[in-house]
Amino acid sequence: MTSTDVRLEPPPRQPLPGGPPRRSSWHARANAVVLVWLALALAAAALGDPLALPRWLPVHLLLLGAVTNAAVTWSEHFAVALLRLPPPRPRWSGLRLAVLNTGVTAVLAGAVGGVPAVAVGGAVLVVGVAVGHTAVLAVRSRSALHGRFSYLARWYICSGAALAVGAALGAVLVSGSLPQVWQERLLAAHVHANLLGWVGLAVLGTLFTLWPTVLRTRIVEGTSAWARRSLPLAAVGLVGAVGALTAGIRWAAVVGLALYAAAAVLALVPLLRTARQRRPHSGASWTVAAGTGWFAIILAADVAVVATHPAHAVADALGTLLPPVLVGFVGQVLLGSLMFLLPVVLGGGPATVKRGTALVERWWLPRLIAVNAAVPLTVLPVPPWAETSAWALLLAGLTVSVALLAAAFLRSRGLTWHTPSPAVVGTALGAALSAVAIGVAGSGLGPATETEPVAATGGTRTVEVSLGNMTIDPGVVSVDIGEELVLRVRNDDVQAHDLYLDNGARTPMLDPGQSAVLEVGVVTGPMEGWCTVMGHRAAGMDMRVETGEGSDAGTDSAADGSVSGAESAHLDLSGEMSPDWRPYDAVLEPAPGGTEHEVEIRVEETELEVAPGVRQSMWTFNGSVPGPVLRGRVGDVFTVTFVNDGTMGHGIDFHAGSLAPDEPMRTIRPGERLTYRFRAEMAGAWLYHCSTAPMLQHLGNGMYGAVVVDPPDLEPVDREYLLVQGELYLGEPGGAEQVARMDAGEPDAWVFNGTAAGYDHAPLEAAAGERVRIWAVAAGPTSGTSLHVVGARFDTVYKEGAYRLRPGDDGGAQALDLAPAQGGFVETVFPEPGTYPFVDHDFRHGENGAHGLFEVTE
Ligand SMILES: [Cu+2]
Repeated sequence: MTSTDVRLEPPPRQPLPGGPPRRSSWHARANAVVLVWLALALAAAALGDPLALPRWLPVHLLLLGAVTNAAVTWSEHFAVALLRLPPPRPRWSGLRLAVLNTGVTAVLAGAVGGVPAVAVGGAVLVVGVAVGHTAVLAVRSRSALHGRFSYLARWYICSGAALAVGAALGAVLVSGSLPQVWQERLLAAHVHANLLGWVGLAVLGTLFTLWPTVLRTRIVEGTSAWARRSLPLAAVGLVGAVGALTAGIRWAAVVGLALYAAAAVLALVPLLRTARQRRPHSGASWTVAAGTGWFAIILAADVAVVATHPAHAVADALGTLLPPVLVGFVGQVLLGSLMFLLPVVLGGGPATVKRGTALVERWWLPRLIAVNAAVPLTVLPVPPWAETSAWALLLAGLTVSVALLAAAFLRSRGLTWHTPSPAVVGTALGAALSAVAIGVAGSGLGPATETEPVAATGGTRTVEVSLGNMTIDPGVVSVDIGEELVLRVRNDDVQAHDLYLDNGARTPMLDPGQSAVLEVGVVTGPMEGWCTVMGHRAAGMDMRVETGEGSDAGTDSAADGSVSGAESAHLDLSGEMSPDWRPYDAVLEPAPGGTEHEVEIRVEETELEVAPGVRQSMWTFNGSVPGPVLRGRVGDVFTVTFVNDGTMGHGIDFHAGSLAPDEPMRTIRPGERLTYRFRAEMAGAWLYHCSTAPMLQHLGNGMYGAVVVDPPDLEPVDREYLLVQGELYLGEPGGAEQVARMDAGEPDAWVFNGTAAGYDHAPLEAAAGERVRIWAVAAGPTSGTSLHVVGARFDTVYKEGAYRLRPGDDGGAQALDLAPAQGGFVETVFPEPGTYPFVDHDFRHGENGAHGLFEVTE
């Protein structure tokens, strides 16, 4: 005989009525938790675009939520079953899962809610569970380490150790405390430790026994030898790859991954021999086989990506592989295993298991084909309609799988329990159902809206609608009451828009060039429509549907300008700043050494104190207004990693560089990033700002900053300060009222470095006789500046790339005049100690916030 028989027994059921069933109930519940996470991941994937959810959310709902729960539960189960260990105490299992899921929830909530401390705390819990689970497994399996299945424990121990490392790297990442290059490298290491280590090793280790079991055949001889041989190779390769990615050594990472891939090939040998012995025949076996096939493809693609990219670019480049990794590999292995295992753990005797299996395997062939045909289409360059259809197919296939598993679970509960666990069951069902609904709605398969059953005339009116340039064209659509309205909406702009009508009909978020058919339904009265991207409605992206002859075509829809300028009158600039307010540091540090500068700029929506006691939510670069200062010399190269952590599209435009704006200045969506590289070939004080329309709103809400490029002959001085002047508009960012004041050029206040009269409350320092250089940039968006220091004269004026005045010239200067987007510097020597105000000498600005103080000492 050349093979061994293995059988996975269902956990023993407790037959006594009223007695608490133990392991089977426990396993059923643990698997229900997996199903809930799966359903949430599906919902997040389907809802991602409309809700502008970050892309990592569905990724982590699947990997950190569903897969981690499944791996912890199943690795323990297999270890117990195959190594013939005594079952663990239920209290330990329950505690472990409770802590794990608390940690996972904290990671997700902290990261979504922008509270890194919570996310880091959650990641620490996950690391704790990984370490605890692995240690317990190691200790408990020690006695069994010489048995036939002893390799299993070793694979699981390595897998658990990889999770501990991967989750710890995740904790460092989410804390956001590292410089950009390190952040990128650790991200690559984090991805590999978790995917190839935690998930990959657990999957391969399990398949040695699960695969023959799923095929209902015997384990081929030599399996344990292959398993023993391949693990050290995989472990060494993985440690090497993760270490090398962290250190940024490309060739070592490639060698490590090649070792890992070789180990995976070795591990596949017994699996293929098993399949030759008995061909896959069930939904579960084909799904697991397809998942394993994708694993091989991914490994090859991964080696190629790492070989052709520097470590800090690996994570970004791997982004396109997400669907094959998440759905092709991880999703299918998980679903395929559950299709086989769930009916077994739900138990109830052979007949019940058989019925459960029939239920979860229903329509398996169409599901298998749908998913595996759709995955490549989401990656390959295909037309948008094909990609959209592929995603719909994918979501539909997965949703049916999850729903069937949930149904099997519910059925078993209904049959055996008087008190099913309502929370778990309800959440699973609700999440799965909403995923179905959302998947269908998002795919455009379903009706866009409910139509009211009123006086349909049977006529249909179809109108072509174009979105772009902050308008919806046409702005007015006339329809007869009872007519059915269909809008063929096309996004002709360079950024994403959608169209929402106030009867609830809406298009999905449309990328540039995409179109959608919006079935508005039978029109029963006038309607309003607009783009839901923040600020776009106020900027003019609205339309009206008018009915019959009575429509007052002359009315402008922007007429709801019932704006109260009340707030503006009540800014008390002499009031106290809050105790925790910190001024934007106006001290300009010298240019750092070197000719290459790397900087990360993240879009953040932050509430800031913008005037004494007044807080306002701002759109910021790196959480401050203005954003971070970049300084260098002529010829320096700046590499900017621009990350959009906001909730709407943004871009960035550096006036200091000279390049075609098409790519680097494009609008990126929430969760996306781009790299912007420019060489500073000309000296000056330059503006940078958000490049997304309407720029009036993006600048007016704080999205600007300065780049200082030193002239070659710049003399050292005693002190250097930078003042970026801007305008302050209170109220809801992008709201109609705020935007009306922006259009009229009527700010509530003017600010130096983001705060009205801030430097009245935190004066800048200097000493008498010192030479002080004041750099200035006028960020506008609408007004410039006439910068003046009361009691001082300037002997040096440098404006827009040239000196207008230098020491030794006969004349002097009293103000530095800058139009919006201009910059320069002035120098002065304070004659004696005292308090010297600095103002915009346009006193509408100076007395409304563009005001500060120099405190000059002895
Ligand atoms: Cu912006």
